[in-house]
Amino acid sequence: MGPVKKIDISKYLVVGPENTKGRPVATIIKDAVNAGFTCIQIRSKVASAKELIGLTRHAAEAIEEAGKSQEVALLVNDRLDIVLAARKQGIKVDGIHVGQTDIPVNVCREYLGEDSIVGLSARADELFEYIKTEDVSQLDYFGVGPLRETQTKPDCGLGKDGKVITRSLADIAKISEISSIPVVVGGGVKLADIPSLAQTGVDGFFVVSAVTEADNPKQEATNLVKAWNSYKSRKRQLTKQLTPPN
Ligand code: TZP
Ligand code: MG
Repeated sequence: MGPVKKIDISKYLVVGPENTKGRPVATIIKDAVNAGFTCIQIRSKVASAKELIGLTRHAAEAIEEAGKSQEVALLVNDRLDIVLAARKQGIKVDGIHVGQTDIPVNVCREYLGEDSIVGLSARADELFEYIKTEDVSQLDYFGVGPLRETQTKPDCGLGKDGKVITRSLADIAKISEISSIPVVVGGGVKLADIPSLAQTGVDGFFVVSAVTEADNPKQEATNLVKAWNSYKSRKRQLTKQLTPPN
């Protein structure tokens, strides 16, 4: 089985063992996928290579058991070596997400091939100019954030002056308008943010703690999915209502 072709980053979970309050990563992933999350990223700054390959295997199995291997994308954060090693073991991994100081996008593309997904965290400073001018020919989507400062990744949005730059909803609307590739927004995103985030026109949201630290991850994932989808379907209905009859 090859990688998923179409990428749906609208409901995107990032997770590693340091985020789950001791619960198995695979269980949280299973809950999120069954609740309707469309993209899963394995991200750990503490796991060994061996553990990361194991986590990736369990994630792929959880997605497969949910019958969603062809619709839910599985990505690994930063570690091109893990993606390659996992694939070598027959694990279905769809791609990688890298940051500005990680392995260059063109190297990821070269090793993973055209069909794989390569996502990049957008730069924090002078973001509008960057989004407008960056060569995105090798890229599938931008990760943008944070909406607000987050303990999960305290350095997210760190500008040159050492201060965290958060993104307003107006910024996010503008970024999604000027970007030629899909944009997913995260960093401090909670359920209450979903309606206003969806209204910016952005392509998706990503969360860690909203799901991974919830008392009931499945319920919280379901709430997030419903909130996002209900806005999207309302928008479509509204578009229809506004179309004048022939
Ligand atoms: N990348 C940018 S912010 C972030 C990552 C992985 C963490 C977001 O975590 P949370 O718990 O959803 O604020
Ligand atoms: Mg990184």
